[in-house]
Amino acid sequence: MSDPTNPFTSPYVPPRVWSPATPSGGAFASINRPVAGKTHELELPVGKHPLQLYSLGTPNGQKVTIMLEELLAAGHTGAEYDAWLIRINEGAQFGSGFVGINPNSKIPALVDRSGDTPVRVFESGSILVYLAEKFGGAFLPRDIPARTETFNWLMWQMGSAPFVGGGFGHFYAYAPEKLEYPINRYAMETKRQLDVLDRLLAERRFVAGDEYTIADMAIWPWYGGLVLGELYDAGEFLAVHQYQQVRRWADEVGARPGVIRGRKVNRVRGKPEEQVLERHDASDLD
Ligand SMILES: N[C@@H](CCC(=O)N[C@@H](CS)C(=O)NCC(=O)O)C(=O)O
Repeated sequence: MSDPTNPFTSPYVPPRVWSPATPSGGAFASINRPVAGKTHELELPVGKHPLQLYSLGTPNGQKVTIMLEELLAAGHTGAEYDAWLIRINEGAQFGSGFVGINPNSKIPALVDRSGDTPVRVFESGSILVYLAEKFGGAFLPRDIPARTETFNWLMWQMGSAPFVGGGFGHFYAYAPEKLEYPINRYAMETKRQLDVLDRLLAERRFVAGDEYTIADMAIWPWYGGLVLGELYDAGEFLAVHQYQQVRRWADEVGARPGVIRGRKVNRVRGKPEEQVLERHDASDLD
């Protein structure tokens, strides 16, 4: 029975058993499926470098290309990589080759071919840790308290950003209709998370302390993107000018050469000069 005192009434009544029969019409509706696994046979290309990245320049994808470009900028020549474009809006993440390296069918995914047996690495946080360890603890403090603080914030990002992307961004920017309840819920949570960071960054230069780490690389594409007004065109809506410490940090991190280079890789949106669809040599970014 409808409740006349409840302003949030909807004609939708969930059936006893959910079915995906009605296309939602939202962005990504065509690629969403309730099952995992491959939809077609398609081997992944392999380039000349030991590290093969299969990705797209979304915030999750940028974390890894920023790390690779930071490693190269720091002199780790073994971090040379090929970055192949995975067009998720065309379902490329469901090809057999991609599912073989990430059964969860999400970018980014990396294959390290430097050893006898290729190593697959998926989940952006796992890739950041893998690369940090592979290159002698780069951007990952050795000292246990600082290392733990880096992991604290890396895991915070992995758990928190889905409320921004899958929650706020989805309902504010991608859903076929503007629904007040989910937009309120996720705008509230997104602002709360920005405030968490703002309070943290009032006390320290970088996310985990004095040192720039993989936690900054994971957090910047999402929360830096928000305060710089580059995500979901939501800067005004979320009043991001309130988060001055996050803005201070976002500007500093965003000015790093590795970040400037990394965010261009596999990018299919934005200014044409910032889109490097595939990267096979350093010169592709020059
Ligand atoms: N937790 C994952 C999330 C990755 C993720 O959500 N990737 C999105 C693009 S940003 C994707 O590949 N979506 C394709 C799909 O959902 O089919 C990570 O951090 O690697």
